[in-house]
Amino acid sequence: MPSSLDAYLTSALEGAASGRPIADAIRHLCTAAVKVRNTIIEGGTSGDLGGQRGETNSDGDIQKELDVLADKAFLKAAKDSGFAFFGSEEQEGPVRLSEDGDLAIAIDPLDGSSNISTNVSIGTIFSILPVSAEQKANPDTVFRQKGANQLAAGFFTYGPQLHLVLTVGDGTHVFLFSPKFGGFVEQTASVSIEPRAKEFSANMSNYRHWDTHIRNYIDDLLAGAEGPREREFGMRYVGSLVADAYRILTRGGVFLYPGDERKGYQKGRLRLMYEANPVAMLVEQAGGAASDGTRRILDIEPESLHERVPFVFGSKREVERIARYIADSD
Ligand code: AHM
Ligand code: MG
Repeated sequence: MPSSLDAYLTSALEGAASGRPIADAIRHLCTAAVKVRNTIIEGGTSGDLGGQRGETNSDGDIQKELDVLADKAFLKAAKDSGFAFFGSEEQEGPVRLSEDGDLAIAIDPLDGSSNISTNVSIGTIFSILPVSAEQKANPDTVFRQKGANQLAAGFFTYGPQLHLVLTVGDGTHVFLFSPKFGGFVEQTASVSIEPRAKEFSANMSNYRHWDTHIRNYIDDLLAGAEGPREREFGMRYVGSLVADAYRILTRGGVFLYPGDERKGYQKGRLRLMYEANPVAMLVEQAGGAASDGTRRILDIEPESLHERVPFVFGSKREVERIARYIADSD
């Protein structure tokens, strides 16, 4: 009999009163993720989950049917589990859900929207944060706390398999949804990122827009065994953060989405509160590193729920090496 997520949550969190609401929240998020997974498998109501609804989200992105369905499913899960605040990519600002909860959730309900119609892995990324009495009185500050405060973080991947990659601060764990078992079962008890990267992950179509130090770093990887690195590097880029992060967690590598000069890309593309922070916590808990090129992601003081951040994560040595390329270019 495989070990269940439920048993893990009980042993990791339910020993202390403060851990119980977090365990309960994760169980509710799992229920929502299974619903989203079932909707994806069935193709949704219109048969085109990637169909555009003509409405835009917080950032002006056109919402797809699945973006909206996923947001509703996770909003309900957040309400049912007693979260005080819900901060979603699909909502303008923080939504207050209850007066007395002590937790907030920052969430990207549907990560990898551009891949929905192509049957490529997509996911949901979440970050669970504490809410103090002062923050309750001033909701704007709830999603302005640094990632180091996260109590738990994780993502679901809707791909060939439904995975939950989770950390509650005691390592990074992978759970697999098993319809036969009727729930999530442990697949990897403690993820450890391979320290030596063999692959990099970046949207290479942006190469011409990047600063010289990032281009120099990539050029040295591309030069392979004949270049300064004296070995070959492969490249993999799915364009769904959950899929690229999962591959790096399981077989190493480094991911880069740097900022560049273009309007709307100065801080890259990824969001600090519900993409970079949770992935950074998972990566660090697996022995890797995550930065904006130079600063540790989890130490960044956010200014707003939807702010973007240049994002580099993966094998520790490689993340440190990129920081040296940037420092050398000053
Ligand atoms: P989304 O949350 O609206 O789907 O956008 C985030 C996605 C990430 O999953 C992925 O890493 C990145 O955007 C891909 O960006 P690009 O298409 O510019 O390569
Ligand atoms: Mg996303």
